[in-house]
Amino acid sequence: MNKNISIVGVPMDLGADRRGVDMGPSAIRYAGIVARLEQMGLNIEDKGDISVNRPHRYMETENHKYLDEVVEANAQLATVVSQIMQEGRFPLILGGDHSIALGTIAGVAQKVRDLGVIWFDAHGDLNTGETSPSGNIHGMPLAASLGYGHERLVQIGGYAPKIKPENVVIIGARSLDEGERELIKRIGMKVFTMHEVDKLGMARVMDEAIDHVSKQTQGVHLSLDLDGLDPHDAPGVGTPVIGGISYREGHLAMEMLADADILCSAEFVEVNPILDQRNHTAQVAVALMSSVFGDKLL
Ligand code: Z70
Ligand code: MN
Ligand code: MN
Ligand code: MN
Repeated sequence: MNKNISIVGVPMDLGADRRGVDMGPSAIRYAGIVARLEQMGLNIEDKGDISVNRPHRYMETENHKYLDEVVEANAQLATVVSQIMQEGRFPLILGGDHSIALGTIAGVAQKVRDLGVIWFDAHGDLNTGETSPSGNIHGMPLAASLGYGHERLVQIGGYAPKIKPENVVIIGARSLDEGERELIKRIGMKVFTMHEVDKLGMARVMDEAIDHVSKQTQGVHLSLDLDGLDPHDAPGVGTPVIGGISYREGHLAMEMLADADILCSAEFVEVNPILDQRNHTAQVAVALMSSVFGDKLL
């Protein structure tokens, strides 16, 4: 496990419908992420935040809200993330809405050719401009990273595609749009919906997921949307969907990832302090991060 971690915040909410998720990085820092990881003996560098342009009016391009701003911030993020990887450090990215996965993955995959991805989410984030019911880009980053969607999203970082469908798993899905289901079937992607989590249990899901994403890859990126958790445990998210992963299942998943020692990068996204209860969801994010970096109960 890489003990040298570089934190980057991305105060982005233009990819989502509900304002406030741009304050996620502040909330996670306030919940004590740096001190918590330093207590574990890790070397932490906080690189501060990417600057995200505030548009002065609503903008939409072919069913993509705020396409220019999202592309620009993610291009910056890709550069910063690939520099961190180049220095041999582990990028830990704090969102922000899930559109920031575009830049994170663009930066990581530049350095790790065959990259695995574990996508924890209630949603698939596999829409394109053609299939999106909302025009929100945070519903599109996994599709674009696979090479599907608007050319400007697909080409962030200057190359495409970033990842192959056989090296990706989604865990926790329970709200998939019609176009997303079709794409999953067409490309044969592995998805552990809540049906599989309930039926197999999180331990077996993680065993299978880890095996799946690490077989033909040199490193694995964890993209964790807090709305993958049940809204009872993570109320501060823009799009809560009942019937999600419990706090305990989330911790088990993170601990199994730490034991497997396969991660090269991670992002924790969609923490919305405006919708939260006394910063509870940011605290949950910090707790999950400590587990994924190897904090043990005993
Ligand atoms: C829906 C869409 C989404 C996160 C909501 C929702 C997407 N599939 N992603 N919250 N994190 O509008 O594309
Ligand atoms: Mn998401
Ligand atoms: Mn989601
Ligand atoms: Mn609770």
